[in-house]
Amino acid sequence: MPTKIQGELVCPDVSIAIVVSRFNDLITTRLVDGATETISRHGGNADRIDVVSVPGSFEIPLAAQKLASSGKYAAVICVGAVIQGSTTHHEYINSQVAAGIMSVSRDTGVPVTFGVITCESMDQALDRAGGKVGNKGVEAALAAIEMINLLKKL
Ligand code: INI
Repeated sequence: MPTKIQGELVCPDVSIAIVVSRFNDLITTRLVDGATETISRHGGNADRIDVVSVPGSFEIPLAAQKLASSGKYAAVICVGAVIQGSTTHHEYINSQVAAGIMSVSRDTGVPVTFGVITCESMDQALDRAGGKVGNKGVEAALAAIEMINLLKKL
């Protein structure tokens, strides 16, 4: 029988940081709410959540790096919303944010999760911020909890 190893979805009493972009804050505040509520509902300590805001999604990786390397946080949850405009500006932001978040996680060994919505319209963003397609902040918080627990086992 293979040995199955996975992280539980029970949040230990640890400090967790959420990095949020203020750009499209109608969306991103909902993502923060989803993430914090998820941590609490899964047993985490809401008093140990720090919410750090940055101007736009492009700035998320740098703040995440500082937080993840501080040794204070068991995980860093990144939330933002990049909505396609009439230029290719969003493509540059998206590629850098996704790659930046991944390299922070790999470099520090701290789970840094990706709750950044990348979509074509405000309606699509609302759908993914607590609307009919769920909430990316919830997803990113669940991934953080699971990874915190998984890393302890590996
Ligand atoms: N930042 C976002 O988080 N979402 C966007 O949709 C967006 N658009 O479309 O421009 C955006 N731009 C700002 C960017 O993240 C930086 O803050 C800015 O370029 C300064 O570095």
